[in-house]
Amino acid sequence: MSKALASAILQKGPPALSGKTITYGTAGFRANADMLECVMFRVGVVAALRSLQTHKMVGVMVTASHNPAADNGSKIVDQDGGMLVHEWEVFATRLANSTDEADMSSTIDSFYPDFNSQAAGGSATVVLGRDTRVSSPKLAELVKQGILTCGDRGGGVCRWHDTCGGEGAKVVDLGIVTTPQVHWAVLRANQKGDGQVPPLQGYYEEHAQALKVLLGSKQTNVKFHVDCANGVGAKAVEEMNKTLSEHSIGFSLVPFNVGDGDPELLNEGCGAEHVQKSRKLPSGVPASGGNDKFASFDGDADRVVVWYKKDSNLVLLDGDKIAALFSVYLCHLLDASKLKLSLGIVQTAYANGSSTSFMSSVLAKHKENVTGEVSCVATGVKHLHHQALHYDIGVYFEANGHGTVIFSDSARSKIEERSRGGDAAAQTLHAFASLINPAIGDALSDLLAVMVVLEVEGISLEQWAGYYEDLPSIMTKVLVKDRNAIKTTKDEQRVTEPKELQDAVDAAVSKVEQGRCFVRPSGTEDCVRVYAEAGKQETANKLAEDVGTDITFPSL
Ligand code: 16G
Ligand code: ZN
Repeated sequence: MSKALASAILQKGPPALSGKTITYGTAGFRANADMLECVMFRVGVVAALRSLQTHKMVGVMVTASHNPAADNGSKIVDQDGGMLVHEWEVFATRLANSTDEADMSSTIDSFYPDFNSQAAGGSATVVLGRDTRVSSPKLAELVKQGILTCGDRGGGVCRWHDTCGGEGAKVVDLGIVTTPQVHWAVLRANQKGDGQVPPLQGYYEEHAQALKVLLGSKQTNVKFHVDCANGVGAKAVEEMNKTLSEHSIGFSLVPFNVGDGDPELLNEGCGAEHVQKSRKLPSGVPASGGNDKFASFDGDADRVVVWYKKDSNLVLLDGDKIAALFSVYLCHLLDASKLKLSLGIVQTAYANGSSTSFMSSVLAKHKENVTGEVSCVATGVKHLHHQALHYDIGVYFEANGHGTVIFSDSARSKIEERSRGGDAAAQTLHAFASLINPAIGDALSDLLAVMVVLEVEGISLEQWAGYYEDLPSIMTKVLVKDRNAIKTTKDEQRVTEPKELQDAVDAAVSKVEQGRCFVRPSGTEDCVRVYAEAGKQETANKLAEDVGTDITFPSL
């Protein structure tokens, strides 16, 4: 049957990529939208096959996140609501680039040896979402065609189920949604296991219910202006506002950069990526009073950073600061409940050195009741999520604002049991676990969690900003012939090849007070990234510049 499927992919799908290759990278496939027609069709096939294999729903989100409007891409959501397992990323890459039937069919057989037996009588369901890009409806349609090709009964070609009456492959199209909403829908659908995808209203309701518990009888009137990067966040923010007001919760999210008008404006001079990288105000900031609070989402609303204006500057509360806020809050709750749970804080090498020291000191302060550690993993949410699974409670955030808090099943049951006994701290922990997206970083969930923690703990943005002061830092990129010639340790803090490069970095760092610097090949762009941090901004800049020059070795 893999042969019949391969032949259908080639016959029914758009022409194969020629002269170019594409890789399922850190966050799925991403490229200029013109290059993606065949890729998207095949993403549909891969998703359908994954659903067939796991007997669960999976998802596909058509988006290129914070990339420019002309790009697009896709992320496959695995059956547990998280990101696709690594082996299937490799499969997706192989299938997307395959040009002939024999290769395609043997690729299917080698990555999914049970395909032929499972296809008979099997069925698949894929939850599909897309962002607001101009190219997204067409590309989502191609994903759909790819999925349906797997379950096609017509044309005399038996692919899955001609004799067995299976249902083939189905699509549940959510239309324009945020990336985390696709993750949520897949997770909840598989938890219920009745073959139905719950309506998205459930997403908003879950948040509202959790907020009610967390706020208790506290009357609130909190407003955040939300920069939606001219992307999907705007719609979700509006829906959330409606649900919050139906429940008389005094939180209001006032969206700006909502994407009406020019589609080219997506992520342009606005959104989380712009604010976090440039530390400059985004475009479209509404005229507001001095004490206004702001947040910026990225184009598909899986990242958030918080900020406020001081004079005409922007004070940034990035992913590290959000992790710090949640960690302090969780430590207090764990102290109060005496639940003896482990708390892991997971960062990447981009986490500011001051944040790492701060987190370690918080954990040290609470060591009587909390076993904790701060760990550093490679860039990309899947690495952070994976590491966070090692703890009862895992707080993971990238400095760029992508992250969440996850609770293990055993932690959930301990918390639930204690909260049934009436323990207030456990009840709060339980509600916090229900508020925050358990599957993936979610700008909207994270922002609501930030708002509620600030509110119930009585912390101002200025106090939160004062948790620690960031060391001055800079990130630059260097273009090289082959970025893959640079290999790093698992946590990306050190280069292992070429060895001379790490020696040069060490030599440059040793001259600098509070200096730290690392070099890694980008997972999303054809470049090498350099991050430097030091006691002073000029020194950090000089460190990055010196190391940048070292990278342009003749061998690279
Ligand atoms: C992707 C990742 C993001 C990471 C970034 C690094 C996901 C969903 N997204 O956007 O987490 O920070 O890549 O890009 O994992 P780089 O490898 O080009 O520096
Ligand atoms: Zn994103």
